[in-house]
Amino acid sequence: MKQKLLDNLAQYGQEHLLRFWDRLDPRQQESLAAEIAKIDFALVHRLYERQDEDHTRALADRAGPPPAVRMDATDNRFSHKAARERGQEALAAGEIAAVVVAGGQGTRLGFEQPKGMFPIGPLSRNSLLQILTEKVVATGKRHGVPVPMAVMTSPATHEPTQRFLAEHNHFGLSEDNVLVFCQGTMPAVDAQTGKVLLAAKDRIALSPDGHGGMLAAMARGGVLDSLVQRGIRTLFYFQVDNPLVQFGSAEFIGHHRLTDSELSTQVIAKQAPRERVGNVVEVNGRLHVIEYSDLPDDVAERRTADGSLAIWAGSIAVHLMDTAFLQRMAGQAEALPFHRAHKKVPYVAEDGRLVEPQEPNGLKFERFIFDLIPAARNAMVVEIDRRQGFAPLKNAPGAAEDTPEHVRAQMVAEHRRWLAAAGATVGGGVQVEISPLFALDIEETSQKIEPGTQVTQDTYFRIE
Ligand code: UD2
Repeated sequence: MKQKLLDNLAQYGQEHLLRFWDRLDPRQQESLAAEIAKIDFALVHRLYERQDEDHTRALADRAGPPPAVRMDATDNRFSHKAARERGQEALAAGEIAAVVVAGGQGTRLGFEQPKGMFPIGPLSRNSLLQILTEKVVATGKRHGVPVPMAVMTSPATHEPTQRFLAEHNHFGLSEDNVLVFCQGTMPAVDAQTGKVLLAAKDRIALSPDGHGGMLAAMARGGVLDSLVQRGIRTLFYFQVDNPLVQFGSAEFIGHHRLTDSELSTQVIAKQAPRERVGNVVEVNGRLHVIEYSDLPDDVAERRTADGSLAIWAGSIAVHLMDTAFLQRMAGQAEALPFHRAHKKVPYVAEDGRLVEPQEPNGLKFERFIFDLIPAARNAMVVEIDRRQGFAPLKNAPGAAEDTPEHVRAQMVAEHRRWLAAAGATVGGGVQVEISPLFALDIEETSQKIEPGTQVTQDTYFRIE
């Protein structure tokens, strides 16, 4: 077996992966051989060699603002009301499914378990996954049709996520409406040499292939076909780290349908040129997303005549994607390019020691789902108020932004606003949290709360 593996690896200069082979027991040898068999070394080689190519600069130079449904509604083609009605029809017809990406390693948060299990509820301490799933359940109840939910995991998060969902009866979704599928991986390589790194003597340094891995993983595992067979026409995509996501927004879905778009995305008006969100731009009539880390400073700083940011539309990673579009794209192997990230990747050195690098030493390859946008017909963006739909959990307590404290404070502020709009008075400093099963938005809160209600102590609003 060793010789056969070596012959194959030698073609790509990767023989070092068998450096410790003779010291491994048969079980370890088998698992290493299985990992090697799954790697497309020709692809890894190509990606490494291509490392100096950079099209972002050229793209950014020609970038302008995208066509958008703006919050001030000045130039919108369709009214809020028309959009909401069209969206409600699609929801009631059972054409919408949820897809949540939960394969990330959540390194910055410093939480040992999958991020979806983080107890984010300000008062309930419910997990991200519970809050998000309850939004899906509540949306199904509102429109009289259960909404299926696909959950993308990665090898590190798959088992615990599946177990967590099962232990909690899928938070009220029926089991056949929960489709958990695992994304693929890519090996990390040494940035200097292109050699694939070993995470252990019998294990390759593999990491998830980016949320763009969703396209291939959904097609491979049959999840996409299964959703299509159930009559799903559009996927409502969001990230597991955003408990404020306006899941099931009929207005967003309606604009998507009315414009006959294949991929629509929610954006916020950026507050600063270098805010850490993807930038949605138009280049030659096509929409693109340029990631914050790739946007050149001079382009980020560009201003319009009134002083506002020219590149204003920040992607919060909430998308509507038509299943027919995804089926078409899944048939194209190169539909999504790989991005390279220069990262610290622990590895086993020649002498067998495990090295924890202090500086980035490795390259990881990831696909981003938003790279599908340029290929979509009538792609468009819908602006929302960030306070109402975006509170990402990224960093550990104590960091400057996007920490558990920040996210909880944003949730409380938003729910205080719903109560105030319903005519309730919430005492200063009083914390409130509204379960998605109690109310999904201001309108529903108003149906449940009597005007004049006084909230004088911390309260978690839920159904008994
Ligand atoms: C992402 C977006 C950024 C902005 C921001 C909003 C990218 C590259 N950037 O930034 O533009 O919208 O989110 O919060 O998307 N994930 C997987 N598998 C993977 C990698 C990630 O499922 O292989 C999931 C992960 O679980 C999380 C989401 O994708 O739910 C985003 O990952 P991230 O937190 O690493 O992305 P970030 O903060 O760089």
